[in-house]
Amino acid sequence: APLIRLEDYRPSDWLIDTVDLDISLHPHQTQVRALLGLRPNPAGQPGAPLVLDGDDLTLGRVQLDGAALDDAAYSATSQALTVHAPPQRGFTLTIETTLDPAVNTKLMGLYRSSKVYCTQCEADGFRRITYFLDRPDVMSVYTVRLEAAKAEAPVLLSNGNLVAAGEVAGSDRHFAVWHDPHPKPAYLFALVGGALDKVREDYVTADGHKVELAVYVEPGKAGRAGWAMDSLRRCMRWDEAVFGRNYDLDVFNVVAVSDFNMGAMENKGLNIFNDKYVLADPQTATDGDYASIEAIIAHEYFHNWTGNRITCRDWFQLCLKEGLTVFRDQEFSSDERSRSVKRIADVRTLRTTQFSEDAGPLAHPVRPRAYKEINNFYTPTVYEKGAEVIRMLKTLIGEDAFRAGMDLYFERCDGTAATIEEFLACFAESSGKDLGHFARWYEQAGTPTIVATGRYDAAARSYTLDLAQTTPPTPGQPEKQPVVLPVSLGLVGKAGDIPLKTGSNAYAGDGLIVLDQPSVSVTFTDVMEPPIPSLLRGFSAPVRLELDLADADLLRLFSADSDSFNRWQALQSVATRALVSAGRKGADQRALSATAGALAGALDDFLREQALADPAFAAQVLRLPALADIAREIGGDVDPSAIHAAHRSLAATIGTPLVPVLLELREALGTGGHYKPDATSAGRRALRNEMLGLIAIADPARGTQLAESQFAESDNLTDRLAALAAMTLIPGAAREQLIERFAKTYADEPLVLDKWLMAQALIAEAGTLERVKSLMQHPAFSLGNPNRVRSLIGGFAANLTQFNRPDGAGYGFVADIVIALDRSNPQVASRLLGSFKSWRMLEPGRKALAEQALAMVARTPNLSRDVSDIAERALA
Ligand code: HT7
Ligand code: ZN
Repeated sequence: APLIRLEDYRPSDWLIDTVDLDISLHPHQTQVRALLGLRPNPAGQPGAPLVLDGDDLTLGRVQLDGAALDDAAYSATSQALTVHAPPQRGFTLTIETTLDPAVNTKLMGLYRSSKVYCTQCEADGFRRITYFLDRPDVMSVYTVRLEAAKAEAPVLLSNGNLVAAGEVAGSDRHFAVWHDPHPKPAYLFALVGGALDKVREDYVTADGHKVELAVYVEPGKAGRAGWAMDSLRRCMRWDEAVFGRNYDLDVFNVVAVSDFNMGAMENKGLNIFNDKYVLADPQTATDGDYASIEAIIAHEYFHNWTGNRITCRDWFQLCLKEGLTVFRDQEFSSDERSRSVKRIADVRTLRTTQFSEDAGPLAHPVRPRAYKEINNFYTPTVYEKGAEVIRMLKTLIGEDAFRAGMDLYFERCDGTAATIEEFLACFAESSGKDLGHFARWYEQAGTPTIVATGRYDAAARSYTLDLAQTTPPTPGQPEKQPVVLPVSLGLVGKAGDIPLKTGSNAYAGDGLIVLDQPSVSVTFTDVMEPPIPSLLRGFSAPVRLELDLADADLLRLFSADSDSFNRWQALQSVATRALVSAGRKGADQRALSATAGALAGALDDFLREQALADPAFAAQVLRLPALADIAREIGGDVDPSAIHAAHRSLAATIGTPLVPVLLELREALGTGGHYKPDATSAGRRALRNEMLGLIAIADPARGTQLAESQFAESDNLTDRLAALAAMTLIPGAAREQLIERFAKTYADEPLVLDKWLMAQALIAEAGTLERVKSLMQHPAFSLGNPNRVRSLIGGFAANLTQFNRPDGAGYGFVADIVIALDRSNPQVASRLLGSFKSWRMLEPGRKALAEQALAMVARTPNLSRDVSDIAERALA
C-alpha cells in the first residue's frame, strides 16, 4: 500500500458544491443515484481529469449534465471513476451504483445491523456508497431522498432537517427527504432506515432556536434511552454556557445500533452509536456505563462545532477535531462529576493506553506525518495525548486567553476544513505568545521524562529545583528536541503550601514553571524549612516524572498535599516503586513487605478518617497501579508473571491488616438503597466494590461470602458485576457457580453478557485460554459482532499474564483470530492486533514467541491494508 504523506497534500482539483442522493433501500440491491454539482477548484490544477474514489462499487449509468456519457469519456474500476476530460466549468455528474448492504461485514459504508440499515463513513466509507471526492476538504450541501419498504424501515433518517415525507403511490414503500444546509465532508454523511422506537424531547437553545431531540433504539428498549437523552440535554446546555456554542439544526437525532466498529459517530445532526453507549438502566448498565454514555453522548455532540462546523483539511489533522473534542468531553464530565476523580481516571487511561503506545513500535506523533491506513490512526495518541496538548495550551496561556482563542477559532474557521496551524494561530493571537515551540507537541512522538532534584540550603533559606527533560527515541525519530512543559508545583511545608518567591525567568507565577529547555534550575527564596516538592500538580503535562522522594515524604504528600491529584499520585508512586523492584524478573518479593506495611498504615488512617467524605476519591486511592504501567516502567526484560505475582502479593499484604476497617467501612457505606446513577452514589458503590476486591485477595473465604451475598441481594448491575469480578480472583467451585448464575440471570442481555465474557477472559490463571476458547462456542459469542470480539478476545489480549503465556499459546490464539477476522472486518482485526504493541519489552523467551506470531500474521496472503500496516510497523 502506498504511503500517504502530509507534505504531499495538494488541494483537490475539483469541488462538489451540492450532492443530491436518491437511495432506494433494499437488503441486497440498494440503488443509489448521486447527482453531484461539480466545479473546478480555483486552487487546483487547471485541466486536471476528475478522479472519484470508489471502494467495492458496482457502477450503473453515468451522465454529464443529464446526458449519457460516452464510454470513451470515462473509465471505471471498483476503486475509481475517472472522467478524462471534464468541461472546465461547473457541471453535474449523475452516477448510479448498486450496493449489497446485507453482506457488508466491514461495517463501513452502508450495512445492516440487526435488520437496521445504517452507515459509517469516517474515515473513507462514503466511497463504498458512491464514487466521490472522498476527502474532508471537499464540502458539499446534501439533499437526500430515502425510500424503503414501510414494514422494513418505518423510520428513515439522514442529516439535517426533514423537508418531505410520504407514500410511494401504488407500492408498499415510502420516502423521506432530508436537507442539510451546512456544507460538510462526505465522512459526516449518514442514513438510517429501520424499525426503531423513539424517545423525544423539546429543547430551546440559548439563542432561541427550537430543536427536537430524539434517541432511536431497538423496539422495546425505549425504557433504556432516558440517560442518553438526559446527558444530551445537559451537554448542550454546557456547551452554550462554557464555550458559547449553540446547536444549529431543527432536529438532533441519536440512533443506537448493535454492530458498530467503534464507540459512536458524529454525523451531522444524526449521531450513530454503538448501543453499548446509549442503552442504560440499573439492571443492565454499570456506573461505568452511565459515565461512558454521558461522556460519549457529549463527545459526539461537541463535534458539531469541533469537527463538523470546522472540520479537518486532511486526515493528518485528525487531532484537530479529536484531541480538542476529547478535551471538551473531559471538561464536561469534570463539571458534572468530581474534577479530581475524573482527572485521576483520565490519567490512568492515558498511562495504560497512550504511554504504552508511545513506548512501543506503534508510537507516532499526535499529528502523524505519513500513513498507509488512516483507520489505524484513531489512537490514544491522537485522542488522549491530543487532549493533553490542548490542556497544556490552556495552562500555559491561561483561562481567558484560551476562551478568547476558542472564540476566534469558531469565528474565523467556521465552515472551513482547517489545520493545526490555523488553530494555533488563534491562540497565539489571543495570548500574544509565540506558540512556535509549543507546536512541537504535534510533531514529536514519545513520552518525555522529567528528572527532578531538589536541594534545600538552610543557611540561605532557599530551595533549588533542578528539572531536566529528555524524550526517548521512537520509530523514525531517533533524535528528540525539548518540548514546552508546564510544570505546576507547590512546596509543601509543615503548615501546608509555602508561598513561592523566585526571580527565575522559568517561573511563570501561580505555581507554574515552564520547562522549555533541556534543563532549568529555579531557586525559591524565603523558604524557612526543608519542603517536599509537589510537582506536576493536576498532571499538568503528559510526562514521566523521576523524583527521588523517600517513601515517608510521599506518604506525607498523600496526607498533606493541597492538590488532590498529587495526593493520589503520591501513594501510587510508593506502590509503583515497590512493584517495579519486586516485579523484575527473578526479584526477591520479600522486599515488598516494608512498603506494604507503610502503605497499609497510611491507608488505615485514611480509610477511618477521610474515606466517607469522598468515597469516589477513596476508591481511586485504594486501587493499585495497573500491571501494564509496571511493565512499562520496568521497560525491558519484562516477565509478566513476576509483575503479576508482585502485584497480588502487595495487594494481599496491604489488604490483610486492613480487613477489619474494610468491613467496617463497607457496613458504614451501606448499599445505598434504591439505585441512582449520580456521581455521589456511584462513588459510594465504587469504594465498596474496590474494598470487596481487596478483601477477596486478602481473605478469600470472607471475600466469597461477601461476593455471594452481594450478588444475591443487590438490585443493580454495578454491584452484581463487582461481585463477579471479585469472585474471578478466587479459584474454585463457588466462582464457577457464580459464573453460571450470572449467565442464567442475564441470558437475554447481550451487553451484560459481554461483561461476563470479559470478566472470564481477564482471569489471571493458566486455564483461561481454554476457557476463552470454549466461550467462543457459547451462544452469547459471535465473531461477527465487534462488541462480542472486543469483550472476549480483546479482554484476553489485555490479560497481561495469559496473553503473554510463557509457551506463546496466547499470542498464537490472538494471531489466528486476527487472521480469521481480517477477512470479514479488517478494522476490528487490526485493533486486536494492536494488542501486540508492547512485545518488544518482553523477556527474550516471550519476545521471540510474540515476534513469531506477528510474523505469521505478516506473511499471511491477502491481508487487508489495516492489518498488514499494523503487522509491518509492529515488526519494523
Ligand atoms: N469520529 C469518530 C471516529 C471513527 C469511527 C467511528 C465509528 C466507526 C468507525 C470510525 N472510524 C473513525 C468517532 C469519534 O471520535 O467521535
Ligand atoms: Zn471524536
